[in-house]
Amino acid sequence: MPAEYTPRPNSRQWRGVLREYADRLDISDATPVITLGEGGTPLIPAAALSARTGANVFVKFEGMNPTGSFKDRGMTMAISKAVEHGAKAVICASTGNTSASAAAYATHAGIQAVVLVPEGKIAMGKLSQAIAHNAQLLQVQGNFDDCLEIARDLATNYPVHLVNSVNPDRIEGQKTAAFEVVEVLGDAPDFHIVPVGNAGNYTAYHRGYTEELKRGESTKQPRMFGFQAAGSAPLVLGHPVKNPDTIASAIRIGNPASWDLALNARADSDGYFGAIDDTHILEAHRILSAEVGIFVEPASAISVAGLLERSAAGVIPAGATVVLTVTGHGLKDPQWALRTADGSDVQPTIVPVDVKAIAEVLGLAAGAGA
Ligand code: AN7
Repeated sequence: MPAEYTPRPNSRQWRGVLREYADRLDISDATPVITLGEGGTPLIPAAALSARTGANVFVKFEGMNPTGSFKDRGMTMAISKAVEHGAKAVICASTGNTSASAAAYATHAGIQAVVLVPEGKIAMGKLSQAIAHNAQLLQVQGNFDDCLEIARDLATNYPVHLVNSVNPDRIEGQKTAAFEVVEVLGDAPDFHIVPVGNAGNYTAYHRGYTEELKRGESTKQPRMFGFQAAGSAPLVLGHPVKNPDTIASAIRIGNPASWDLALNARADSDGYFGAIDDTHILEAHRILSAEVGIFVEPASAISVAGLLERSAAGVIPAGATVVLTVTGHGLKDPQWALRTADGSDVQPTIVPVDVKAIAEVLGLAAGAGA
């Protein structure tokens, strides 16, 4: 068990979502707090996106969590509860981020993580994280949906605790992101846009906003807009996709685990599911990194692409407040920034060790320094 931790009263260090929101989560004094300091992520005004759309756009940058994705919010909860119930090993299927998070939180708690990932289909940064954190990692010769089916089966029939988002503790922890948005804005936004894979996060934000409305902290239920990759869009099509395909490997999911919950959340919030092709995902990825200064993995950029698409469709009124969640850090899967739109590699210019030559390449005219 981690050492007992008593934050000093004046410390400004964020204490992780279980401590910050203890009164609003399904935990008790008996629940150990397994935390790496997740949550408290920045909500960043995105002037470039506001200018493009006429809306008032903010980006919730979930790549700022300890393992670089939003999964840590649900994982602190799931691992804490697993330890409370005496689990010695946890298991998950993953497109990468869940495995990185499960591995980190399990090892922090002193228990074993087992992770099942689709062979050759997860970003290198995420594979590296799971191995770094001492998970037992198996590459399954199938896709994510196969991995999840096996993980559920193993957890039912063997002494290993499931920490995928079919475990309700995960969504419970993830809802805290909505609390943070309401705290910062002073109300819920008009629209909230998220990438969708298993639709756990979509469901979690809706729950968080619903609770804020009930508590009287906000005055409205945001319209929940979720986006899937065009080659992997079961919720848009209305049926599972057998061989999902997209460069956004995090959301290459054909049979979302939270399907029914997500449909309820869509109905309750006057929400929407849309599909975005890979070209537009990469365009949005570039806009976010080059114009706003936020580097995300491709799956996360679909929130930006979704905003631009819905804005072009005339659905987002001028002046509306829009929050985009970007779910994972760009450093997990950095190769996409190094490609040009035509698919060739970016080649940084090579220069000699020579001031004049470099000034010439930069197009700087000789004169006084600034
Ligand atoms: C960056 O790690 O499913 O709709 O196994 O990594 O709640 O599934 C990841 C999902 C969005 C979709 N963005 O969230 C996994 C996994 C990123 C992600 C999603 C994921 P859900």
